[in-house]
Amino acid sequence: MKESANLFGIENVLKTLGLKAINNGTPTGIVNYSGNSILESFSPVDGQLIGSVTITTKADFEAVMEKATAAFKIWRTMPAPQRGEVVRQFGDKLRKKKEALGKLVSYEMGKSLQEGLGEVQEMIDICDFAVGLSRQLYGLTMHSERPGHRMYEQYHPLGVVGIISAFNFPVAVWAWNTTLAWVCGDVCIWKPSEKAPLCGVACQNIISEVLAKNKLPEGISNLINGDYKVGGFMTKDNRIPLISATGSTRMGKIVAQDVASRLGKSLLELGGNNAIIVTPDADIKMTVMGAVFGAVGTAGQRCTSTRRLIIHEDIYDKVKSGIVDAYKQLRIGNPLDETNHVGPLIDKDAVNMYLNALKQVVEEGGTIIAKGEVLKGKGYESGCYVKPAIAEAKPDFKIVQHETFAPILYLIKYSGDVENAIETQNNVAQGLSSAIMTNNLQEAELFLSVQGSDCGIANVNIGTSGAEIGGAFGGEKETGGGRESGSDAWKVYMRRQTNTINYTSEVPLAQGIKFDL
Ligand code: UN1
Repeated sequence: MKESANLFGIENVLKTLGLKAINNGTPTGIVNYSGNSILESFSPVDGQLIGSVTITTKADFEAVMEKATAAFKIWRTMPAPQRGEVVRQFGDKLRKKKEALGKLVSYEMGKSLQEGLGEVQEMIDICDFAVGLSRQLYGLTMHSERPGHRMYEQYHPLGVVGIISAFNFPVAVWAWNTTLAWVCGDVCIWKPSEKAPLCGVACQNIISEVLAKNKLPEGISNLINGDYKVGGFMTKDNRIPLISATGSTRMGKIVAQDVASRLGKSLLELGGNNAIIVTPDADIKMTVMGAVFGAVGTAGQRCTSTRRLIIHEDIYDKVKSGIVDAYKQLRIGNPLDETNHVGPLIDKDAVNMYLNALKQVVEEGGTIIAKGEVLKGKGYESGCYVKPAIAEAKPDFKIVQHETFAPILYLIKYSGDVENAIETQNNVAQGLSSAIMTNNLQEAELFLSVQGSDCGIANVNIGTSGAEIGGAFGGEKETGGGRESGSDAWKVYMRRQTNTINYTSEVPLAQGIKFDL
């Protein structure tokens, strides 16, 4: 193992999380299914091979499916508050392993340690939420129109839920889905991103311990590994009533078609092209803070990352110089070193997409005002470290309309009323997150009104990223329309049943229909 990783105790991290230690770069073969093909996980931090997993074959998948289906029969009959108790124990274990798991997230996908720890905190928070929820899976009762009849609705679990998650939130997004699905009585099969498979194994190890301690079947939580082909086992399988998928719009369209063609349900959380509107009444300091974290946090690889700043012409120069100055303070380097703000991109493909986007924005007539480049030299050997860039652009540039998963921020000038800025902000294919920076109540309320932002998330005086778990998370248009995490997002993991009970000895029909024999 390279010095850089050892320096931050990665060997101990792997041990704590039950991942076999690396032996001279030999694949560790952590998940032992029958397949011979392996998936290797290289850290973008130092380019080092961390470990590998076996790719799930169709035969392995069948075995997993069998285990999951059998586990569901047991799990569904356990009272929801008891399922909540299992999730509570999972949350407790996460608290103990927060440091180790946070470090693994940081090392395997490259986000700063602070954000890695924050991601595990998000898991802990959703566990707490799910525990409470396990006593609140409420249905409504209705007044029947017929005498001596009672009507109510209740929620039952769906069965086996398939979860496909992305590399950028390799543990939290799974937890949003799985903990809610578990308290609802579902069992889950998870395919983590092929770019962060070890985070998946670590989480599976933690929940497996909890299940074993409670003498519950391990099929309540299942892990499969591989790329989209392995995901396809799930999306095409009509034994899986719900697929929750997070990732690109391109991927989401394929998943949606597969699932719809068998009339399954899908919950999609796809691309964003998130903007912050900065009006003349904005607090500039707050704007700079919110925009810089939004644009460079997770190296611009959150689906909620700030990609566009739509700034009023009267304050444009002030905001621009504030942001450019802030970018000069950014320290880019090993994300495990807490003095750094920005870690690497996930891989070289991501670096190429970043470079292409910078080229394209210039070709379309944009001006680069904070130069982007791939960093070279000591500490940057993985080739995945890039400088966050800023370009002045027009909102209708093709590249500005496109989600590039990299730290590139486009500055767009608007004039006139806030309505113009709102129109620009909405005029993209995606609809995940949005924000307005203003101390003007009328502007803020208009932004939140029906004439305002068309996104699933609309914030005032905070950035576009960093949502709390308590709210429903997701977006409109090409973002896919799904809602995960808080509020009443749990309902998607259950099937609703309406029950009418007649406690008389008559059989009256609804709508007063007479049918006398
Ligand atoms: C994602 O990028 O897929 O709101 C999820 C946020 C995080 C979750 C992002 N809580 O930025």
